[in-house]
Amino acid sequence: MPDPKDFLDLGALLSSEERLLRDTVRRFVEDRVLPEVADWWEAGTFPVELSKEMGAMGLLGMHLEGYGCAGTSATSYGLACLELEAGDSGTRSFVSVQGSLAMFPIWKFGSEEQKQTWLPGMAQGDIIGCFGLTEPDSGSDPSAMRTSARQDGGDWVLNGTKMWITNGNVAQIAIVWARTPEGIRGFIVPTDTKGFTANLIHRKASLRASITSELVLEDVRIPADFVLPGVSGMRGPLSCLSEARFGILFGVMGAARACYEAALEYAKTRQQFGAPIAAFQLTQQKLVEMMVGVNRGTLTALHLGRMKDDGRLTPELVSFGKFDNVRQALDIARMSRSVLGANGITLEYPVIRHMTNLETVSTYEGTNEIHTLILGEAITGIAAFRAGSG
Ligand code: TGC
Ligand code: FAD
Repeated sequence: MPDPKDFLDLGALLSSEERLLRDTVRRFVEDRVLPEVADWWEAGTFPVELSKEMGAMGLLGMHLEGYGCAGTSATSYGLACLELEAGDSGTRSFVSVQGSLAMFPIWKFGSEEQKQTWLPGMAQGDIIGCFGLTEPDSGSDPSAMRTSARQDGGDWVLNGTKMWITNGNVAQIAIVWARTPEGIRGFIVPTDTKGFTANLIHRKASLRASITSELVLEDVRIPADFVLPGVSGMRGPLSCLSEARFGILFGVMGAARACYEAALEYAKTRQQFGAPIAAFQLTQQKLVEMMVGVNRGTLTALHLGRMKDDGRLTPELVSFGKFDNVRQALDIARMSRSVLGANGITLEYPVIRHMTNLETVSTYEGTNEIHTLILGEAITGIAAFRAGSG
């Protein structure tokens, strides 16, 4: 009989090294995240001390080569994201932002000196980074950003506001994307620079075990060599998004798996009308939909992981994975919540936490609609992002 927890035997598609990494991260999540995450979530906080623990495990910037990074395959990075998000989307977000959005731009577009200065400490988790692209008036269309950088003597001076920035209040550096006369450029901004303020965003009902901030830059003056020299234009920030979206398309299958397993366990023990609710056909249908969804989404993720390792993954394929796996995970979380009845709404079970977290995951890193339009353009050749353009 197939294993209900790995129906398609997808574990057999992994190398022994990948299985070891998966199991190590799974144990870390069981030991360090799951026992406390409901409290963090309720309190609306993320324990920053996890940063150094995850750094010591090699999880930060893990798929980057050199500068103290672990240099694993992309598939291994994806598997780590999957296990972290089986704990909580906030824990995976921390790793995504640090590795894919803060370290990756320095690694890819930074000078040798910038790499030497920042990456080893970031890989260790001693220096935390955040990524400032979104603004109050430009979310899905970051090319409309207003944040500006001008040269003054030997310095750059930045002004603007960034919104919804993960890790903003706990970061030592922010990668800030700003408009310059030569196009959009990326800047490494130490968060203790005069004129830089991070304001915590309160009252979130989703991704609560994660720090989210507004960044305000008022005449923030940084030296000339704090600009990332290797890129100008939207290709810079969008390349970082491709890296983070890749982690998400794996990650959400961890949240989905946790929801499916919680529902399966619950349905076998909860009795109504003199029988376990798993004995009812309508419940079995939900459990089967969940199981098939987890297997299908994980298979998609593994396929895209292998393509990335072969150098064949394009941004459109990443959008396929982000689009389909996130909506699949949300459907699974909602089905699981219904199987748990009233217990489905308490933090005693992981399901409502995952379900509300996934609302954020479906919005950030390109909304479901934006990925639909990216895929639409890929198959029709017609861009339909702007009113009247499609
Ligand atoms: P467009 O004209 O299409 O392209 C401009 C240049 O960029 C290149 N490019 C990409 N390169 C790498 N990866 C990608 N995914 C790329 N997409 C485009 C493109 O080839 C071109 O290069 P070049 O050299 O010819 O100049 O750009 P556009 O401005 O029209 O953008 C189109 C659109 C709508 C798809 C893009 O703006 C978009 O993806 N919008 C969604 C915004 C978004 O996802 N924001 C995320 C913010 S960060 C975040 O949410 C972090 S959550 C973190 C967490 O907690 O996990
Ligand atoms: P909008 O762009 O205003 O979209 C609103 C609605 O309109 C959506 O349904 C959208 O799909 C739809 N829409 C927009 N344009 C179109 C179109 N052309 N066609 C059809 N529908 C359209 N950003 C960062 O830079 N760094 C971070 O670390 C970060 N972390 C985040 C953490 C959290 C918890 C959250 C919630 C967000 C975070 N973000 C971050 C911001 C995130 O990337 C944006 O919220 C996202 O890109 C969407 O932008 P918006 O919220 O302004 O929505």
